[in-house]
Amino acid sequence: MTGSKRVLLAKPRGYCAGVDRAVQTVEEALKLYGAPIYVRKEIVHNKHVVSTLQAKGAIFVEENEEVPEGAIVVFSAHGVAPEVHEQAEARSLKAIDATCPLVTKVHQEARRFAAEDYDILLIGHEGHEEVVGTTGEAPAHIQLVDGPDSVDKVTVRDPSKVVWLSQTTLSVDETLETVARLKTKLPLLMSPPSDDICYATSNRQDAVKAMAPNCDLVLVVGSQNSSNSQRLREVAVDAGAKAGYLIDYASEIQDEWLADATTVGVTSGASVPDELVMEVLDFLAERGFGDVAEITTAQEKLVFSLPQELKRDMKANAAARAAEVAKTLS
Ligand code: 2E7
Ligand code: F3S
Repeated sequence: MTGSKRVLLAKPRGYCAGVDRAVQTVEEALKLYGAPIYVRKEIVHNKHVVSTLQAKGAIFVEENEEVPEGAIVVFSAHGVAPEVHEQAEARSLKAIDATCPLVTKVHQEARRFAAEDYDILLIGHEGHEEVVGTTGEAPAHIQLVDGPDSVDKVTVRDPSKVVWLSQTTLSVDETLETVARLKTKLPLLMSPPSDDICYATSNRQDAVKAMAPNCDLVLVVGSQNSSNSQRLREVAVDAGAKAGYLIDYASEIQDEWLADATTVGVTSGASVPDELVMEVLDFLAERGFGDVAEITTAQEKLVFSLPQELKRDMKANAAARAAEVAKTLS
């Protein structure tokens, strides 16, 4: 049996463009303004990312009130309600908004449909920061639909003027089911102008679906509060993996999980640095799973530029330094 042990490694996995931008935003802010930099909520839902940034001087807070007046605050990738921007202004905070541009797009859709007086059915998980932020754009027009079983509770003012939007990190299949149930109840329900479940979420789920039927177990690297990572574990099991586990670190892997396994699938959520996946591969190799085959279902090239407010200060700083150098040389 030892000779046939192998690992299937999903690709795409790990960092998406929005996470890369958000993490870089905090890193660049630390370099530019110096520590401490305050960050409202976890910049992304990953323990390792948060503790690494803490060690570099980031201070994570739950609310703006915890940030000293006039200090710098970064808003997390999951987005914030407009009132959070207003609170920051009232405290004279310098806010840098690391909201993923694909979440900003959903906020814009919410504002537009609310302005046209639609009832908006937001499919998402109750209490998730992204859902809280999007709902804050138009609380009077938005109601949450937390999965197919919540459809029965939905009531609308005018069944001919209803649209659904969604959180970006949902299960693609479960969302299709929720929408189908909603359409049975509300045949005139409108769909969003473009997909709200983002490219990274659906690509990672596709890759897991491709490998899961051949896996005895799938290890998903990701934190417990990471919605997209949780969905990957569920998708793996639904697609045929005999078991699925969500782990932050390789050290959490239990030998009994591997005892009867021949093929182990590995993937990671959109907030997970690939070094953590490499540590999982090292751990598995030490236990006889050294043969690794990457299962690639898509290529990703999307890159987002840093928030405008940060780029502007970085540029001004670079110009000031160049002027100083020129003065020294003259
Ligand atoms: C922002 C958004 O930080 P995550 O684990 O967040 P989820 O939403 O999956 O809990 O992953 C990256 C990310 C995903 N969506 C960041 Cl809106
Ligand atoms: Fe953005 Fe999707 Fe990543 S919404 S933060 S690209 S998981």
